[in-house]
Amino acid sequence: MLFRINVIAVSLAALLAAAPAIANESGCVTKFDPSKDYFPDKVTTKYGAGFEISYNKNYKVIRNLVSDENYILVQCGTPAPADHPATDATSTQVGDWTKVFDVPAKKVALDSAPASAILELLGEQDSVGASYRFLEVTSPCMQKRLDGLPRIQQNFGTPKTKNSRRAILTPRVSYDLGDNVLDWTFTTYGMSDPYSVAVNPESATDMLGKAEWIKFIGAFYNREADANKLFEGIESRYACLQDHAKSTGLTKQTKTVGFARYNRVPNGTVTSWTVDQGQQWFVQGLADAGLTVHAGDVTGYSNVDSFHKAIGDWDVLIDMSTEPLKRGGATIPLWDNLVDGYQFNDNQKLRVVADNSIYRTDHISSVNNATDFNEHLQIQPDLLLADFIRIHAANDGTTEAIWHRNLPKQAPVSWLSADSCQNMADKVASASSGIGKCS
Ligand SMILES: *[C@@H]1O[C@H](CO)[C@@H](O)[C@H](O)[C@H]1NC(C)=O
Ligand SMILES: *[C@@H]1O[C@H](CO)[C@@H](O)[C@H](O)[C@H]1NC(C)=O
Ligand SMILES: CC(=O)N[C@H]1CO[C@H](CO)[C@@H](O)[C@@H]1O
Repeated sequence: MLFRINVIAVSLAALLAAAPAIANESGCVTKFDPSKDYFPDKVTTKYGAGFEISYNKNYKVIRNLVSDENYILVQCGTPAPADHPATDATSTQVGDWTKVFDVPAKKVALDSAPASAILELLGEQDSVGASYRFLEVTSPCMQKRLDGLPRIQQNFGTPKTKNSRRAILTPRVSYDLGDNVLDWTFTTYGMSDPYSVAVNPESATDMLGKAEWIKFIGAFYNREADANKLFEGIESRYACLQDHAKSTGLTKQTKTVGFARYNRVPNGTVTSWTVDQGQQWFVQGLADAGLTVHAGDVTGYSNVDSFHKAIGDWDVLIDMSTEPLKRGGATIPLWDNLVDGYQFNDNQKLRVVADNSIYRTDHISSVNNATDFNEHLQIQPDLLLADFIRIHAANDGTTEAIWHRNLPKQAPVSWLSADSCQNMADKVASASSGIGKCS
């Protein structure tokens, strides 16, 4: 159960390793031929991923629509195109940077949890040569790898505007790669530096668009063929699970899901309750499992009875609360925290409590409080749909979901540490969504 996600990664990597040689360049070209197509294997996007890619003979052009950046990926050993100049490293321009890199990647720095998950799916984890000092991942084997590597810093700077007491704030954040020989950093935000690459599956509008970021990273490694194979596997499992939800009648008997949180301040007092909205892809995934998201704007309640009334017709509650720590930081709530925070008691007859249908997406978390919500969940929408189907099909709450921890049933958090990194070969056979024939 706990290792199902890693198992998938292992099995796919094993399958890929056995595939026949594919037409791509795995190293640098020594004799440039301007008439040759250096990228016979190509990827395209079709699901609202948040990036676009196009191919020229010896370079690729990627536009990240989320971070507002352009990446020109030049086949190593061939000339960079003159018509896509890199933005000057000292530029104070905000957004629309153009960054030029040689591919395939050799050594990269990591500051992105979904990029970490994708590198493992592609079997490229050995290319990670450093990580940002505050990056935490859930994957035990990546935790182990990062433990032995340099941690890099960020530099913050605010260019001064002359003759003005109120400087125009153009914050510059860049990674300090130090003496490490690294190609770039996989990160989350568009940054004003020449060597950061934003990876944004969390901003895809569509469930399958999230998985298309496997193609994005694949392009930086000339691994398009393998990225396409991984994506097609996810796409066909997703379609299979959609059919399963239809054929078993789940999409006909819809249930209502709502997102909520209690707001506790560090002195321990709960000051209010909030009904939240789900992200677009989350709502779509729920709909594919026959689950309807509670309609309405984000609403705050200062009276707990009004809050209980608002969630009265929900069948499933997804909890977004955090438990603040007195000296800063936060920890993951357990059932006792929720009972206290939401002031649940037996007299309320709330359906979500009676049906044991309260979940959090932190079932898989690292000992350092990273949750897999930010990592594998962002790029494996097929398995996420399997979670939603399990949640819908359960009459009395399920503890079988991969990422959704059942609170009323007090399902434990799977706390992962580097010590859990082990050979998964014997577990490969069990790699599947575990639902119907969708494996
Ligand atoms: C805790 O903080 C809240 C909000 O800041 C305040 O209203 C309340 O009086 C505080 N309670 C205690 C016991 O200090
Ligand atoms: C993570 O949670 C633990 C307690 O479970 C807490 O001691 C620690 O401060 C938390 N870390 C952060 C960064 O919030
Ligand atoms: C011809 C060629 O370089 N093929 C390579 C394509 O990529 C795979 C996976 O990285 C390599 O194993 C092949 O050798």
